Amino acid sequence: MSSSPRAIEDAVSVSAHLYERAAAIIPGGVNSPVRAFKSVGGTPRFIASARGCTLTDVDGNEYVDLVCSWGPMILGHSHPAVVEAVRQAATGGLSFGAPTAGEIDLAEAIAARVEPVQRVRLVNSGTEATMSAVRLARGYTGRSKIVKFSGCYHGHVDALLADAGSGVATLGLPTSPGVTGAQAADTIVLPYNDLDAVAAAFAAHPGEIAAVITEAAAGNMGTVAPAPGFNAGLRRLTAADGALLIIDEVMTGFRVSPAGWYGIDGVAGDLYTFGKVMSGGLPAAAFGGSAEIMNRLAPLGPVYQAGTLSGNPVAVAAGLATLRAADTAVYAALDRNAQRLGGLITAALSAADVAHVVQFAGTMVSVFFTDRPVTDYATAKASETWRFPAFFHALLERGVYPPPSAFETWFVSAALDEDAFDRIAAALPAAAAAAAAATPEGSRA
Ligand code: HOZ
Repeated sequence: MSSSPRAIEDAVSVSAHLYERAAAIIPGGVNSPVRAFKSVGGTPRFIASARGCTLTDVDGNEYVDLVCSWGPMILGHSHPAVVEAVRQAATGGLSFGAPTAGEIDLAEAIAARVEPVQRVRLVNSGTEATMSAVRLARGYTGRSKIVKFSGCYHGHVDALLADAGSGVATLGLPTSPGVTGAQAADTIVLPYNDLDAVAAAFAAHPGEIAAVITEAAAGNMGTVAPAPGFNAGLRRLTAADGALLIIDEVMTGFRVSPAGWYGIDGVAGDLYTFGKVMSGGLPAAAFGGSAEIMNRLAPLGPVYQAGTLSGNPVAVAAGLATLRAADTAVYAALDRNAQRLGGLITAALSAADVAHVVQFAGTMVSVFFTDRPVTDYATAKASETWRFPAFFHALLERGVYPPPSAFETWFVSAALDEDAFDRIAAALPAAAAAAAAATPEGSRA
């Protein structure tokens, strides 16, 4: 695709028209803020279809997909086994509001992969999973306070939006109006990867903290893996005080290994949240933990949680089919593809003399424009994020679709093939040159 502004406008004219129409009826034209391209500028691409590792927009442009629906599509799009499972499930009825056998299969599949999980409750989104896990932690411990980390994002739960990553970081919001002082008062926000700060919080509030919630590996301020011993330290500090450890594996779960991040560091949480991969791309998520804690949920216990579409048979079928198809070869491909992508990015940016670090958390990847490792939200924000829009658009114009924010993880699928890598490799030198030429004032018209 040519990169002259006029040619780009022509090439995305149907998307531009849809964006205008969408903006007249949907706030910002999108149903989730990062999709609006606010921090990178330009026209969000409206997607018509996707197959394997390729997205096709409504103008007929094709892109190598490095977002993968923000994580779920580890097998690539329209995987035959998943599509067939969805077709069969849909043929049998879309929703019953009554239990189905598939829900048991999916819950068992999750528990079989993540050993500390003995009971699972299915919900509809990652937000619902974390909201429910926090309520359960409070109900179980009888305590109010929750510790979360700057730059970590756990969905748009009121109590967890303070200093959050993802769209909140992308739009530069410290928190959100509409979250009352009371809702935020029990949230203690600490720097990621800082065990001393966690220890100090427990010393200041002994017996008051219901839970520490952490992303198993942070992926919503860009990719920032936990420092060696950080998750284990959280385990130790929470246990010592009688607080719970909630490990948010919505992004990492069943992506970075068959058992998610737990399969990498083996640190056992009290409660887990899952979503994305286990949903196969349909709206499903889950939270789980020990029988003792989970059995406090209604109808066994008093902690209330419910949902008309929870355990939806079509979403469950998509999730199960995805987990069943995700064999050793798939995980090996994810690993290989993440490393190869990171290597290509580094090679291009180094050749263009752009200071950068490519960071990995298992098979999650992102690039920061800085010469030192990013370990927390402060160092993520201190990077030269102003280089990202130019880098992003140069890739997009050349048929590669990275996340439209410097604060998001890049997701690979097992479906990336040689053609896709050729396209990425061909696009990167121009993207690196664009990043090199960018200025803080903005390099893009
Ligand atoms: N919160 C998601 C990324 N961390 C973005 C969701 C979306 O726009 O689909």
